[in-house]
Amino acid sequence: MKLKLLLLLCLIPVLIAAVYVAPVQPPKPFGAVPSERQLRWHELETYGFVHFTTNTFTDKEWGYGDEDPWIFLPTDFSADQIVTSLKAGGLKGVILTAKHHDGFCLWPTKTTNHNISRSPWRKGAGDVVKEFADACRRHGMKFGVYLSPWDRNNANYGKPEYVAIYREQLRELMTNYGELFEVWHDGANGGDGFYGGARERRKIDKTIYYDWPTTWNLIRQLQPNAVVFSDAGPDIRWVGNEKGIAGDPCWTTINGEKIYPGQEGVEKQLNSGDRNGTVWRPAECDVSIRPGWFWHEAQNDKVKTPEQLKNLYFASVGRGASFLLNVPPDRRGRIHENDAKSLREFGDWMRQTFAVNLAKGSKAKASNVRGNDKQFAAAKVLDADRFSYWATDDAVTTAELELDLGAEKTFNVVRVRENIKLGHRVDEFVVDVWADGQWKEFGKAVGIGAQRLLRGQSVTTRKVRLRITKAAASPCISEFSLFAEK
Ligand code: FUL
Repeated sequence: MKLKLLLLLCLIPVLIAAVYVAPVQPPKPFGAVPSERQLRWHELETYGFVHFTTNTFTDKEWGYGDEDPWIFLPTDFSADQIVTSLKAGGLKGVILTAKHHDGFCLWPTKTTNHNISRSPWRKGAGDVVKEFADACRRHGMKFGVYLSPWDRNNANYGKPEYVAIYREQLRELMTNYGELFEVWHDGANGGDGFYGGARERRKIDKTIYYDWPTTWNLIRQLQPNAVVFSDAGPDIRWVGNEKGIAGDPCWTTINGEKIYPGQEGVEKQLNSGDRNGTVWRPAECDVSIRPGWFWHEAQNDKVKTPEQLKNLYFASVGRGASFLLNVPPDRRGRIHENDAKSLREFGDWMRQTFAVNLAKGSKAKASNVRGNDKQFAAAKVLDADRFSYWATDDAVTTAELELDLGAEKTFNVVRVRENIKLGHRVDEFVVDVWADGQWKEFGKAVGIGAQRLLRGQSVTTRKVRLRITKAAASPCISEFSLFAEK
């Protein structure tokens, strides 16, 4: 009897183990991963740039710094018209040039007289930054600022005093205008300028003069949610050109520790990133809707067409970067009709194209599912959650996922996303469609990251397949969607 009891007691742990199945663990992150701030930014994808200052009235791209504030006089300024025109273009935020290289401040700063209060506009009581910030809030748009580090007006430029002034200007912008989503530091430093009347060439050492880490700390204190852009980051990097085109591939990761704002010769590296880069630093593709960054009468008929904007969207957002589209107001202080029309058509195309995911409701199956666990099932690529995902076992780095669409569907755009919280895992993938009794290649690409768009010929099919052909770690795919361009 005693022996039986002992045996039974010994069996208890075995019985418990049989009933209790240990949960399947999620894969470990691979390489560099995004911060919370960067994760939020990744969801924006498209936002606008607004270049507006005395240049708008002098027909220049770079003011020398000796412009009379009196010339800044928009005749019919409307921040609402500007912001709603950008919103119609599908842009989700606005970054305003609060001060360009000429040094003219669009807000009544206490740091210099060279500001909006010296202009006759709104009888010297105007504040363009405030009007933009308020309009953005009214229309559900995010607001950010560009503050040129190079200041061709300031007498102190080149001395340590100017860096303190620059920080004070940032402090004003960061404390008086509500939440900022992005702070933009231009790398351009051209040399010559007015500099309080000196009219000379001033050279600074870009590696040390601005002491960027101190400035970035200040931004973290005052605007902890804002992402900081410069050629080198720390949050968002320049894409290496002003054409709006990311590298193919454009790795989000980069060996960026040594790159500094304004550095020359790193454009190619910034454009494509580094596959095994040590930091997560997504690229931002800045480009103007016109040849210039500022409005010029002579460029009214050179506005990019909706077709050109669509191509840029695929070359930026489609490669995991963001699309920062500049749309400069004219001398009225409004977006010109030609720009507004192009924007509206582009925005309509974007809204209509991505409104319907044709893969929704399909049946998904995969060649391997991590631990055969439902939480990593193939169907996870079909929901709208960027962080639910299909995953394979650790040892499996090539795999297939097939969708049965239930009926024939016609599409020409495929969107694939990784769960980027787990890093850039996939190196290469192919999308096939079932046609005439066999699989045919629709398209392929190197790298996925936050987003990869494949745009091809329109196809009609009932079955599509995603093949991960090379990965550095088990794939973690959060989305596989199909769209038809409208
Ligand atoms: C450049 C500047 O020099 C241009 O004027 C413009 O502001 C562009 C976005 O950045 O570096």
